Amino acid sequence: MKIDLSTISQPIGKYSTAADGNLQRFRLTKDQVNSYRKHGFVVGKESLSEEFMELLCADLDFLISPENANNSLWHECHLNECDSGSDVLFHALGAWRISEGFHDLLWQPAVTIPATQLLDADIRFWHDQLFYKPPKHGGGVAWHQDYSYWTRTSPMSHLTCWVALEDATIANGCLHYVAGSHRWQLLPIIGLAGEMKAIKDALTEEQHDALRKPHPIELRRGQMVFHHPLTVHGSFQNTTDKSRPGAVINMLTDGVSSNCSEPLLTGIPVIPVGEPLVGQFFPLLRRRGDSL
Ligand SMILES: O=C(O)CCC(=O)C(=O)O
Repeated sequence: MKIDLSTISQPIGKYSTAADGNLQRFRLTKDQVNSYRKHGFVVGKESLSEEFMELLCADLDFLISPENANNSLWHECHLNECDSGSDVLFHALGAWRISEGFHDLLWQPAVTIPATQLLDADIRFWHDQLFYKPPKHGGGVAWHQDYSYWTRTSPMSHLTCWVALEDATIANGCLHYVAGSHRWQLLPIIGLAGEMKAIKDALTEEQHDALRKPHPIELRRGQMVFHHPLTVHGSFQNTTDKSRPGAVINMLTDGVSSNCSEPLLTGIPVIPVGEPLVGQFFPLLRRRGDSL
């Protein structure tokens, strides 16, 4: 696992397309798209195949191993100590550059076909993330909006896909969403590993009330959920004796540009302000008009 797989701007392996060639089945229904527009999140229609999950999970063990922590292909790799004391959260960006499985995950039709529908556009990769909560002392992720971390790219036309690498349950710290919060104002950055409710000072009373009634999203291994860049989400601790791994694919509409004279991700060249995100690190994943 030495070569930088970001040099390959297309799927590498045999699990990259639907084995039976039936791509229609990955399309979200009208009701699902409407539900996303109303609530700011939607669970995908199709899961990843068990063969593909086995490939991902075999690579996951290496990715999160201490010997891989200093791999220069990571844009970021943190073992966050959480506010709750002994809890920790592994969080890293760049798995697609290291693992063939995580590379090809970006082009899975279960991910890209719903993404073209929800963004109603040609879609590019922005970056990936791994969130791994170890057994018993897996830390939570504080309430946040993704776009608070992404204002260095604009306009806001982004989408997140969170993939369950094992069953995600309330007990092991599945994602929770605040329905309708994609219509809230942009909130400040508060730190993912900080106190769960650190965001509350930035909220109106009504928003604070909504935060008390979040929607837990329990998923089976291989299922995924999509959310809007302003949807407030977070997750609680993993209290079970199994880990809770999740892979995240962050995407954007083709044409979204840099707002920033620094590298957009650690270790990549600067994209000048006003220039679109294209090239090695931001491959095109799917065109809206691609045939099904
Ligand atoms: O995996 C988690 O618990 C948190 C994921 C998350 O915050 C995100 O996808 O933005």
